[in-house]
Amino acid sequence: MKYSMNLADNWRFRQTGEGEWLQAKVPGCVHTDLWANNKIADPFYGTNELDIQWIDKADWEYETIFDLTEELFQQKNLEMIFAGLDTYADVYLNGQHILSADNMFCSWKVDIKPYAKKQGNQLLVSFRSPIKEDLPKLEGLGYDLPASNDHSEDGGLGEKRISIFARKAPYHYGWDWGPRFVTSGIWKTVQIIGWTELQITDLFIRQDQLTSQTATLTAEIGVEAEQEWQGKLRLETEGLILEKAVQVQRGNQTIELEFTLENPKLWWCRGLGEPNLYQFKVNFLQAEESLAEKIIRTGLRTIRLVRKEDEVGKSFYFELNGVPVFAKGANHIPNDSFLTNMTYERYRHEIASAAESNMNMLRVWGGGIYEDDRFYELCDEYGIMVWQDFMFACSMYPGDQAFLANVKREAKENVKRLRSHPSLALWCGNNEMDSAWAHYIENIGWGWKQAYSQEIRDKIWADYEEIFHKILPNIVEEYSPEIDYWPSSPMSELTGDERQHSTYTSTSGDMHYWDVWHGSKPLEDYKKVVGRFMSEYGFQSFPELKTVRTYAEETELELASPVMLHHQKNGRGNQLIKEYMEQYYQEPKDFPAFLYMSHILQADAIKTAIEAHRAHKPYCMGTLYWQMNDCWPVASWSSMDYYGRWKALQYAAKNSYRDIVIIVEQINDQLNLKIVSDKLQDIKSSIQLTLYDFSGTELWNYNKDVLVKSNTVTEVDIFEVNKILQESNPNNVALQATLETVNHQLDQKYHYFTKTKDLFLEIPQISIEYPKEDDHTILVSTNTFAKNIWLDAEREGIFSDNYFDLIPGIPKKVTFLARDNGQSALVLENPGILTVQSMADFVKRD
Ligand code: BMA
Repeated sequence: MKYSMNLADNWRFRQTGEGEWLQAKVPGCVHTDLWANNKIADPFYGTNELDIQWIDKADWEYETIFDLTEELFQQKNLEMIFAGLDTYADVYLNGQHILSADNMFCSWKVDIKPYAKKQGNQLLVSFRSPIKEDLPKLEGLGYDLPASNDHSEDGGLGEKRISIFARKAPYHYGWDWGPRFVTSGIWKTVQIIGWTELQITDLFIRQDQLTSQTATLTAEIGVEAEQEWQGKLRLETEGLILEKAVQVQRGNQTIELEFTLENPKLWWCRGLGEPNLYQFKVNFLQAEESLAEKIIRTGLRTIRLVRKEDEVGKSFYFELNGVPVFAKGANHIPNDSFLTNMTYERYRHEIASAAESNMNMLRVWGGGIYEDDRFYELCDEYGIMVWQDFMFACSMYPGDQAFLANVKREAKENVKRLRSHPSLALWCGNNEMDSAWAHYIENIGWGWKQAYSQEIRDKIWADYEEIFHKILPNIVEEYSPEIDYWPSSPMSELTGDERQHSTYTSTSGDMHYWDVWHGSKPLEDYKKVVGRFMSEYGFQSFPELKTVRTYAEETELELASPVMLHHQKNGRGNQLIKEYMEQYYQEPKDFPAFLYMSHILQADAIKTAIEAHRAHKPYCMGTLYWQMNDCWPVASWSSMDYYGRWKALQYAAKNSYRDIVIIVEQINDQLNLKIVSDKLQDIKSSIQLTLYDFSGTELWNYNKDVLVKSNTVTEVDIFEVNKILQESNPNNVALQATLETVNHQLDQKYHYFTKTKDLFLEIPQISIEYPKEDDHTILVSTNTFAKNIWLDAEREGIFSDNYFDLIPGIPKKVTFLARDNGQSALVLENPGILTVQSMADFVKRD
């Protein structure tokens, strides 16, 4: 039997050796504990971030006193397991040093049998300042390593960027959307476990072969025994019980048990089928009494990254259970600067939002953390595939033996922890390091390599290759062989020559496209640069007013106020938003209007990109915009703000990621009508185009029956723009495209023949009705054309659609899903008081 207890209570903390002990939360961190004790103000508010940079230069200690239960104390083996220590920690039990930790991403298991007492155990965890710890390493190295997003100046360290030395979440040191809070603390659980005969240390269900008829599987069971042991091993899963006599040796070993499942229910991503899951239970039995048990939940599927030569280059797509999948989703960053503030409900809101937005993939980006188990469990349940980076981003890292050993330990542990999740689709070495360094082409990259002598350059690249071309792929091969490994995102090839680095003309590999935004290129350029797999591109916006007001006072509500500038971490960010806005939209009348307009701008930008990517299927087979979420309230590229509030972009993504979408593409005087389908069956449908003027009069009409072909692009028709417009003024018309089957609408789109800026928008009267009392339908109608109607609910939640355009005489039905803490993430409800506005309400009028 295994006995366990959680050490979650009676913790206190203080600056090491100084001052009063204060109450602490475990799991938690120094910043949040200081805040809870009113020793610092809300770190996210105003410019408070800058005032609390002293915290990371101090050492901190945490202490608790605990008793062991009689049962636990009697066990032959007693282990203390730290699921996560952030980061440089020494642990003492009853005055005895039992552990030194130096990697936030690892767990630590210590034998405490020799030091544990039944009562009054004193546990002390002492954290050394990550800053003081790592500054000498910079001295020792003798040269700086690039770390583009490390906000060392904000931390009072000048040019000394030391984030690369710590195996600690890179974004803690600041990012171009994140504050600098270099935390310390016990950030995951502390447990004591006791066992006497044997314990199961690991359970992995290896998928040897999988067809729709049979799954040939092997359970790999890690077991540790106190002494040689004989007994029975039992494995149970849906409709199957297997038993086998086993002999277990003293110490650690892996026992394998092969078995088959007939007619397995495969795991599918959202859009392609059900995300079926299986539970496997393993027991070691002595005379029918269980001595050790472990349960795991996983799914059965094959997934591979297909990189196959073709006429133009090499494909880059995921094949799930033999089906090529167009990946639709976003990049995920940690949801909080203070990770222990995360709750199950917040994780669920994010993943439910992804599924609700018709996504099938999230990329866990390399500047954050290997996510919490809850994140992956939710992705398994909601059918969201995970592109998993290792935690290295936008920097070059050291290559000394101690660092490499630490990386190995971290990689092995996290690969083993995450490999059982059916959502796991890819292991990727790092974010943007291959392209930033660009070893094989002198004049590309981020200008890093040019700062070094040839000798140091070669050394830095050799260190890079050691980790990303040797250590990590070897670990993936050994522990997670079913999943492919890709050394860096983006990358074009694995050739070890100039073809390796991704550029905007690459016809293989994945691509990060930033010429729109960082490169100030017009939004239309999203249509010009389409790679095989668009793993990053993005466009910023502000959060909505409610969110801005959590960090700024009424008087600070202007772009140039110190607080607003502080909550914009991309130096050129505000300027870029303004420049793009001037190009495409009328001037907003005030600050709230500016926030609204920034949402529309961002949504229109990313919609343009997504549709261009999807229209290039199967040349392009994936699109993940930057970025899904935020770690604090800030202006950023996110589609959902820190509080989980959907920006206009989240709704645009939902619409553009539908399994079947209409694409209306205007190239000069020609209009191309296409339909992109990710469905696996052909669908009979009809498409209708109607040109309306802004009073709702029909000016032109087109109808056609279309067979929407499965998993491809169907070209429907090509039109001359002037044949559609004829005499009408392009500033005063909207072209509505509707795709329907006999019984339901598949998609609806609006196309305009001019920039939004030039549309004649009158202030509409928008009315809201609740036609039936019980079904929560909201009916929105307008008396004149309304652009981007924003429904703002009193309650927290999302609408079925929002920021939509509306033609007079054609009311739109929407529903509201309230964010819920109960059984479901989102529940059909009444939105409470509704505020309804549209673009005409926000533009400046003379
Ligand atoms: C990409 C990301 C992040 C960054 C974003 C916006 O390159 O990988 O490093 O936050 O761009 O600049």
